[in-house]
Amino acid sequence: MRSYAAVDLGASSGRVMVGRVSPHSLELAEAHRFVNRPVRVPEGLRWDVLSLYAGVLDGLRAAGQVDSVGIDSWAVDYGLLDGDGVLLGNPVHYRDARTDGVAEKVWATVPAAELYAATGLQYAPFNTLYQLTAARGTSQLANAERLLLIPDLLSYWLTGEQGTELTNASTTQLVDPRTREWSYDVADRLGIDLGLFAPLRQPGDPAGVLRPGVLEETGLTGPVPVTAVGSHDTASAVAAVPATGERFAYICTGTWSLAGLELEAPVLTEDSRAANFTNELGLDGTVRYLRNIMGLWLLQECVRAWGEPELGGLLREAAAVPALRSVVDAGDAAFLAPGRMPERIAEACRASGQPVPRTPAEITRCILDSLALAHRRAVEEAQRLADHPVDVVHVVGGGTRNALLCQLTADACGLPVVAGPTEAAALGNVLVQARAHGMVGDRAAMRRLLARTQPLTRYEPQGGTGRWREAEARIATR
Ligand code: LFR
Repeated sequence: MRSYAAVDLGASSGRVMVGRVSPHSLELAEAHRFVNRPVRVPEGLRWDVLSLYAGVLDGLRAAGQVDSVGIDSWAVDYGLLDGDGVLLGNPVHYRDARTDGVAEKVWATVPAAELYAATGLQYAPFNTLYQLTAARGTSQLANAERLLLIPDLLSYWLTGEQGTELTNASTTQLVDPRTREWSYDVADRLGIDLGLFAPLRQPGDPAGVLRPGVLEETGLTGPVPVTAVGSHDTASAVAAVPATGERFAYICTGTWSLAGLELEAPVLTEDSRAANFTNELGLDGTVRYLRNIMGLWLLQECVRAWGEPELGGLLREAAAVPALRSVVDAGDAAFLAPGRMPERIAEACRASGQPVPRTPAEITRCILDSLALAHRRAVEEAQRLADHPVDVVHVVGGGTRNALLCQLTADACGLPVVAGPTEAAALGNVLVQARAHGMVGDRAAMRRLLARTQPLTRYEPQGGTGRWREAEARIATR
């Protein structure tokens, strides 16, 4: 039996989990959870990365002695360091408005079709490539000698060692998914200095040991190695999909829904670009072929606007609202920015000529129906575009707690949904560490261990998919 600490940072909270692993058992316990509260300063929306680091240290102290530490977080964002290795300002939040209108400028130099063929990444305004273009000419970027993605930055503070973990690097839109190396041509044409990035490392690679100062602050006894994991949270979550065969789709649910397939090779066709599917990199040479859907962010933002009512009651009321009265396109980047979410959803329903949901229960129902519909669309289109049929949809992450969403997803996809594990990213993080240290076997063995040890709930599809097809036609604008 060995213990691994998984630091897993999400957009609204961070946690340090401890996984206890043997070749036949896998247990996960929460050591510490802390809020991740972005801050709006005059220049825009920023991550409070020092408070996140403090949360990580508190978490490691609470975790106690472990055999290794791994870190994963949301993707694309980064901190810049000066020549002394000192952080230059707070990392910019990917929902910040600085990238508005930037993509068009990039495409004037590298047309969108070429960019997709070279990097395989879907268009999202926040891809690091667009963020770096938005930052051009700022004194911060001019003074930067190093760029570290968020998990790599925390890892650097813990160990003093710098690297760029590959799965997360693949979300920068500066990596070629065929070679799994930097896309020198794209960077060159856009004037992006790849020398800012530390050398690539793979999930499972050693990433240093906790510094003496960190050992002292956390009360741990060294040496404690830090191990690179799939440091993009979605890569870790996909690693923890408890699939027992090849014919599965997954939906990683939380602030986002990331819906798609695990493939052996990227799909870089023009059809795939038009459908806005991304080819992010996963473990062991795999490709995470998926689409970003706004996810429970839509509901989180409404709940915030409504003054944080109790979620259980709201979901029960939503379950009683008639299904599919109005739906919105939950893949639409128009929902990316924070604020006024109930109004924006109402406006989208009005604009597409559907009944306008008014009460919190009606709006919640509209959101859940819309998410299930977007899940259906992504699962269906991914199968067609990748020519990879599936028999089951695995739902992992925070959304597994939402039984209505899981059932609606099964109904909409016309496929059984297997829901669980909820803490998928942390489990994937733990298992990659365990594998690197020889405690578990290959990817399939990791998945078998998950399927045997984690509580999973199965939802059978009900009611046929006809009404979902009809609802889809109401918002078929793509
Ligand atoms: C999920 C996630 C998504 C990424 C988004 C922004 O937490 O990592 O995969 O597209 O956040 O980084």
